[in-house]
Amino acid sequence: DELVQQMFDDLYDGLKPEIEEAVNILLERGWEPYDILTKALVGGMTIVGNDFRDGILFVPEVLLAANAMKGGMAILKPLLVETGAPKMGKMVIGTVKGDIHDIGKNLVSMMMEGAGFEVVDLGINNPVENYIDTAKAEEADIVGMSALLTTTMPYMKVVIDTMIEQGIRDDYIVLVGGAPLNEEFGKAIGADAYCRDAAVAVETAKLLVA
Ligand code: B1M
Repeated sequence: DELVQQMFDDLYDGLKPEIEEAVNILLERGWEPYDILTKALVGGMTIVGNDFRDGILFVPEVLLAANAMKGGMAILKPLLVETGAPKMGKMVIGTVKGDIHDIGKNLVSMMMEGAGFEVVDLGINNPVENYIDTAKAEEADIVGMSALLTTTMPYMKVVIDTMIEQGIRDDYIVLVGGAPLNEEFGKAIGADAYCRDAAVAVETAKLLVA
């Protein structure tokens, strides 16, 4: 699709208004919001991520790309978060301490809300207390953690270990996700499940809450 190719370029160049316009055009053409999200926005961000890794793009450019992506996500959010779905349960989610990546977490939040879960979003850079205090106060069913850095993903174990120390580990379903994680890591730190993407997070949450 020509417009999707154009969106890849515009996301790469951090052009938020262009991305917003293109999202609206795809919607008018009858695209499903989820397809726009995964095929156009996440697809474009993958290209940005590769060039970031390879030293072709730098933090300021990637920030602009992230900002453009968020503009597109904001349009899709109300469409993905349909109201009236029966409430499935409540999830507290946040990016772990030391980590400020939030696009993936925001996507998971959106999809969970769309599936009928209530979501309390803690934002980024969360110390263990944020997860535990909020999970208790909100009487959450699920604690979700996101990490995008190999240096911050071990912090997920700190949160789970603290839950064990406090004798509350089994009161919650603990789901973890983020690009550097895998199934094995999820098992090793004692999470209930590792979720490869937002769709898997929704499926897993539905399965484990039931
Ligand atoms: Co950063 N960054 N970054 N970055 N960044 C990565 C992660 C990196 C892989 C890039 C690279 O080198 N290829 C690399 C990490 C290397 C490593 O640890 N091995 C990296 C680095 C090094 C850094 C800095 C250290 C760079 C620097 O300063 N020198 C720095 C760290 C800042 C910090 O956190 N302390 C940094 C900064 C940034 C920006 C601020 C510029 C920006 C973030 C903006 C923002 O989020 N608001 C940024 C971005 C955008 C990226 C990349 C390019 C894209 C991440 C993203 O949004 N992907 C990323 C490259 C990459 O991942 N390929 C990179 C799209 C998103 C939809 O996918 O987040 O994977 P993702 O989420 C998915 C799944 O993982 C899963 O579902 C989501 C949807 O399907 N999921 C969950 C995620 N969380 C979940 C939680 C769940 C369940 C599923 O809970 C239940």
